[in-house]
Amino acid sequence: MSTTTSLTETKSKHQQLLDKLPEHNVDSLWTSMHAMVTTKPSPKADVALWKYKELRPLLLEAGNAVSAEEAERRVLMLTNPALKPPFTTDTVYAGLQLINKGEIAPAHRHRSFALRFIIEGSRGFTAVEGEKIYMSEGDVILTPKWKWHDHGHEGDGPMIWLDGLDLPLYHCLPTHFAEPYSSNRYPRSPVKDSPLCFPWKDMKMSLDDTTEDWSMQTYHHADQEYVSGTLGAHAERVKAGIQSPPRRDTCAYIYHVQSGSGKSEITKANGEVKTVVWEKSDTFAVPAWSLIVHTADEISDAYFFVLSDRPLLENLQMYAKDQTL
Ligand code: GTQ
Repeated sequence: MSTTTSLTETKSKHQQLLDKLPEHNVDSLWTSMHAMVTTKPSPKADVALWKYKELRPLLLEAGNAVSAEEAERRVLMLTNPALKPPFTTDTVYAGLQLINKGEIAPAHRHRSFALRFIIEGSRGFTAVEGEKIYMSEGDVILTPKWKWHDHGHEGDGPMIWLDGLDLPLYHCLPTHFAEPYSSNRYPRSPVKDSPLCFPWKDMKMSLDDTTEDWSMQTYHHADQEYVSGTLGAHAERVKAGIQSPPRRDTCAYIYHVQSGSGKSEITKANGEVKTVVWEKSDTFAVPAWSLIVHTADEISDAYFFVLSDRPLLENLQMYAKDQTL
């Protein structure tokens, strides 16, 4: 027997076996082992940028096409180009929500955790389980899981914010429940200093309270380390004309530019390098295990509001950072 014949026979014996497996609901690990058990994190999400200049007109158009009440939540979801909604990254979702004067985004509650970062407008409000919280630019407002919440707007002009939710998790953990309230509004009264609201001026003050070129501060809810057990939020400042120190960890990040302009060099886990050029109110996604370096333009310091899966990863003991940097 020639070598060629024996190879063909071996191959076909192998193929014959593989062909028989699906009807028994089994698969060969040996043909997919390397793709499945990787030597480093292999997020499915790609680096992606959403320009506010492009999305704002579309959001305003949505404001004419559908009412907030009809829509329940009038949101443009930021969909990662490598994935489908609700994946902005593999683990964190973000969307741009619009509410116009006098509109109601009706009360509901869900097991997912949500927070908002206010991009523009004032006299809009989120009511959380009886607390009516007015929102201004730069504020972060939490709606912890299973709390009744609705949104409204008593000011002029559009009220637009970035929503952050842990929605992608419910694709592998099917534990999500949602419920509409029996009427549009849950009974509420206005509150001044809610522990669910974090004004930008306080965050900015603590970011500026350093001589370092780059600083970061985490948002904490009450006496907890993070704002929730799944979704985390922090803010960063990069001094004008300066590069942030290179960082890489297992978190997925969604960066939102609070102010300033510049660029970020993002080296993905697979070695591919992407450069994102950003300005005020842009948002960009950074997949897990990317090397991140931001450079702020010379004209002013840059400030970011950032969503991440850091609490989730820590709770699951899956957080790791590149110690070689
Ligand atoms: O405001 O409750 O962007 O339930 C997606 C799902 C916002 C909200 C979103 C939601 C909400």
